[in-house]
Amino acid sequence: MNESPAYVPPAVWTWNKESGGRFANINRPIAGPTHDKDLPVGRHPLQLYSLGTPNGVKVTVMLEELLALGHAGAEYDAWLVKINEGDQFGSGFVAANPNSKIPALVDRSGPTPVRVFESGAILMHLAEKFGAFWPTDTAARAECLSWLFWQMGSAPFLGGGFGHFYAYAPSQIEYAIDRYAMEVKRQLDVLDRRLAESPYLAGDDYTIADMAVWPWYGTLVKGQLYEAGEFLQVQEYENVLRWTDQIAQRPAVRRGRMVNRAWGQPSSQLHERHEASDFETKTQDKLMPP
Ligand SMILES: N[C@@H](CCC(=O)N[C@@H](CS)C(=O)NCC(=O)O)C(=O)O
Repeated sequence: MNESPAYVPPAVWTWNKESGGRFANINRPIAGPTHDKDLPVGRHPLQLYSLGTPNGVKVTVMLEELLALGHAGAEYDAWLVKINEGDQFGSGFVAANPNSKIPALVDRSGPTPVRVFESGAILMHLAEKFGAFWPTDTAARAECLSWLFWQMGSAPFLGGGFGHFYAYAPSQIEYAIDRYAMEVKRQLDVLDRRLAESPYLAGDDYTIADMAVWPWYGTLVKGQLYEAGEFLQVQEYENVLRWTDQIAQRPAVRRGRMVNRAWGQPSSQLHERHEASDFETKTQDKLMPP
């Protein structure tokens, strides 16, 4: 084992030093705003404040899917929230999401703006509002919700557990990496067995459950998350790979992945999305040619 010398916790934990590791600068033990800043508001019914991480992509994929189905009421403005710079602690953002995490949605289609935070709640709000991407049949609806909430409970072990200790922590702790690698491989096996018996997570149809799970586990199984493909031997999960590739081909998914993305190929980054035509004219390669 390669842990650092034994740490004996004091009687009372105090916040007296930076914890180290990536993102340490935005971690703090208190909630609430750090500064006054209103959120911008565009002209569409739905205002999204987000970033193109897996949690953000769930929602932009859903919105693009709804628009592809012809739901004009799903038109949206997507604003970029730079979490590395602390935008999530601005007063306007905290009013939209007291938990200070992307994504946050403000639905302005009615007389009073409605805030929705937590990606799963946003997906359900949109599915219910438009009557799309979740089954009407009771048994299939239950299956859809089960996998949706499976994602909400499981992904923190992947991101906050495995990803943190494998890729972001200031030192690599064998115990922590072992614990979370085991859990993530177990989760991949859960998905693989389900997708061996069913084309999509909830059954025959693509639903918000797939939209929630795909950005995390689809990216992982393609070796694109935490550079952990070889370590976790992701190629073993053949059914997850089949499902991942199938979803990746959907035009709405291709568009949704680009929205609020602020890294990678400039042509894949659409920092803000206000019109459908922005995909053709406002990607970073067009805004900032070399
Ligand atoms: N359970 C939340 C998780 C959201 C979340 O963790 N968002 C991250 C980015 S992927 C974030 O905003 N982090 C900023 C912070 O922790 O200060 C959801 O599903 O919406």
